[in-house]
Amino acid sequence: MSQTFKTTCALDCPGACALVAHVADGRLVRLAGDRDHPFTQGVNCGKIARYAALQHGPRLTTPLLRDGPKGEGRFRPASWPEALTLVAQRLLAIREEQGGEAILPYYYGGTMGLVQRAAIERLTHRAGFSRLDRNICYSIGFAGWRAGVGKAVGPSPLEVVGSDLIILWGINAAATHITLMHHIKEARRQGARLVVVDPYRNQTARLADQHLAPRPGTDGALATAMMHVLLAEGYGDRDYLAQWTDFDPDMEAHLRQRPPEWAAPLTGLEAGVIREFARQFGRAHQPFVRIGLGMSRQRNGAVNVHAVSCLPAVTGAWQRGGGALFATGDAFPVRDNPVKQPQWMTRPTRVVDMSLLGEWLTAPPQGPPLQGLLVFNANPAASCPDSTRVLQGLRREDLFTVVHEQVMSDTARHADVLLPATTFLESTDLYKSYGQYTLQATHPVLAAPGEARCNNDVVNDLARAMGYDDPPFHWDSPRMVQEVLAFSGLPPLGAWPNRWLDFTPDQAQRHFLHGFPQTDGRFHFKPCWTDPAMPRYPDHWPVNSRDEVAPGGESALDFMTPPAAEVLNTTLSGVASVRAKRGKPRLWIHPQDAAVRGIREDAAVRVWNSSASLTLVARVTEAVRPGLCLCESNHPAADFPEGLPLNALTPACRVAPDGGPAFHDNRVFVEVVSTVF
Ligand SMILES: Nc1nc2c(c(=O)[nH]1)N[C@H]1C(S)=C(S)[C@@H](COP(=O)(O)OP(=O)(O)OC[C@H]3O[C@@H](n4cnc5c(=O)[nH]c(N)nc54)[C@H](O)[C@@H]3O)O[C@H]1N2
Ligand SMILES: Nc1nc2c(c(=O)[nH]1)N[C@H]1C(S)=C(S)[C@@H](COP(=O)(O)OP(=O)(O)OC[C@H]3O[C@@H](n4cnc5c(=O)[nH]c(N)nc54)[C@H](O)[C@@H]3O)O[C@H]1N2
Ligand code: SF4
Ligand SMILES: [Mo]
Repeated sequence: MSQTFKTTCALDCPGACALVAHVADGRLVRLAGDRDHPFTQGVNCGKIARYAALQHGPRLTTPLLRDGPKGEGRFRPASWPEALTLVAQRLLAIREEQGGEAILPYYYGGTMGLVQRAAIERLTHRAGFSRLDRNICYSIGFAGWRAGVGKAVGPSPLEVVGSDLIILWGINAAATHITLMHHIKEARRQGARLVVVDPYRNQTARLADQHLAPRPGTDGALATAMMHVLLAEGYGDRDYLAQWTDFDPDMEAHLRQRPPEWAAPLTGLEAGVIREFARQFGRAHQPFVRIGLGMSRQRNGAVNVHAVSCLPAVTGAWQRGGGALFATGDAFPVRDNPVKQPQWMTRPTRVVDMSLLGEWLTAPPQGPPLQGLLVFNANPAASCPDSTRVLQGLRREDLFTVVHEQVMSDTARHADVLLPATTFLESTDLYKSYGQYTLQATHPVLAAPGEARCNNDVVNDLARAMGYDDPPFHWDSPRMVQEVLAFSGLPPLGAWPNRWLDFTPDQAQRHFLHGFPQTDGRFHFKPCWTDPAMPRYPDHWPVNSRDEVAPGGESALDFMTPPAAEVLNTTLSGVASVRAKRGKPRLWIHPQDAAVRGIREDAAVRVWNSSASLTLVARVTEAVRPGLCLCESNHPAADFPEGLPLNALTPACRVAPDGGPAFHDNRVFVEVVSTVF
């Protein structure tokens, strides 16, 4: 007989969907969206529909110790005490010889739970390890948003219903934010128009009323030219600009020099198309712009996100229930100090840029070499740029690597000690969201297989094995939830009216009717970037890979690697049914670019640049514009004959102003290898 339990999806996704788990005989039968939840409304994605295959698939169930050369994936089983004693001894020895900063904990969003995700931070602070600049996803976009609006809040995603013009700008919501698409469907039933701004015809663009396909990295040009038109044609709200923004004559003079004819050659869009799009925006009563992270993954990404965020401030659309939404995370009054114990850090240790892991592992730019690496909730061997160098680092004989994982990922294969992790269905947690406004609490729905343990408990046991006995290292996950709620001044779980608390800001706050969260209370058209090289006004900033074409590089194509619908970063990519559904990695290439290279559909192609060379299968399609090619998702090493992950093609870089990688700002050469793969 099947029972149902309520839970929350822990995957790194703006939805943070409320789910109903159907369980029979201790096994997950299926996961479905919870109809009672205000944002989820019974919807869920295909990834979570297939989650049972991961949940009951080839999981890690016992601690393992390396038993062969690094990276070969040969291990022997061990007990938890044996594994943790070994890890504690090695870490203490490294710290004794090289200092705590020779050890780097590396974690990201494998689980988004507040308790499990960042548990390793309290040991980092207590033991004086190097800290991590966690910039792989959000930093570039947030820098751009913060420059104008100030904080990660904005309209409720439910407010797309009521909007007359919805613009999905650099977000492939049909793949990456399906609940938003559900609300957009209702909005369109009520007459809203949907426009997608994206360099390729992705799943979302195929559903739209209009698709604008600018060249990657040119949204700043597009938005700036739109502002030119809005002001020139009388759509600007002068009273709003004067009262609620820093708009001034200098800004106006700057925009006067940025007509659509200026933006046309940059964006690859016709001036008339840009002008018409601006008019559409100007005429809309309640435009809703959803700014995605995708468009931020460019060297000029922060400038572009800021420029787009300026549009509703020009027309004063904020006051009419419209506006723009980038993320919702700053709306939550949750403080996770009990999890991280930041006050334990007696002196600030060095900060390692997670997106430059390859460099840090092989030639550290500062301080002692890394001798110890502790990986939680992340698969940097495949998800981090410059995989070749990351792998070179992970194969160092003198690097001691501990990986806590659910599955044998590309990173896990390189562990010296590999520890089995629970899934979100087997642990207790609290979830914020970056795309909606509810805080959700969960309890385990299933028993963990074998000896798999949650991050919170592994960190506590490791800390105690290292000799730390502070009370927080004795708190189990339910106690940690209690402590976080108490520290945040929130009601204990027993007093919650529901499994979630709704922190949707009120109408005035989410539309900034009493001012913006900036020190002067105004929206900033002038960004005040910390990096002086960045433009002073919304503009096109020509610093992308294609702006520095090397001699002989004219035949290179722009290259992007945006997420695929079937996987969540590399999560689920090892599941047999998912692999079968996806097939081999595909290079999407325009018929013109294919023809000059003699490439036909299904041909094997070599894709290379100064970082690496990989074999993919051609998909000849007009869904990409000439000069642009792409591969959906960051495929793991097993998907390529070269045995390298897709990110071997992604050069490492630190994007201004706060760091982060430019995944979709890349250039490659393409040639045919054989006509059929
Ligand atoms: N199915 C699925 N869902 C996911 C993920 C996944 O891997 N798979 N990953 C999750 C994570 S971690 C994140 S951060 C989010 C990311 O989700 P999104 O915010 O949707 O970001 P991306 O998918 O990286 O890119 C979205 C779109 O941006 C486009 N893009 C690239 N460069 C530019 C540009 O210069 N300008 C414009 N206008 N568009 C551009 C890409 O073509 C792509 O279609 O999704 C989450 N959800
Ligand atoms: N080419 C390309 N590369 C990209 C991107 C892109 O668009 N293109 N997107 C980037 C983005 S936006 C992001 S956020 C990063 C994400 O990069 P990562 O955070 O490395 O994401 P995943 O690759 O999915 O790896 C997460 C791992 O955590 C494990 N895990 C899940 N839950 C738990 C748990 O409770 N405990 C432990 N110990 N482990 C757990 C999963 O099994 C999985 O292997 O990838 C980036 N890489
Ligand atoms: S849409 Fe996102 S949050 Fe919702 S179930 Fe799918 S992966 Fe999880
Ligand atoms: Mo992400």
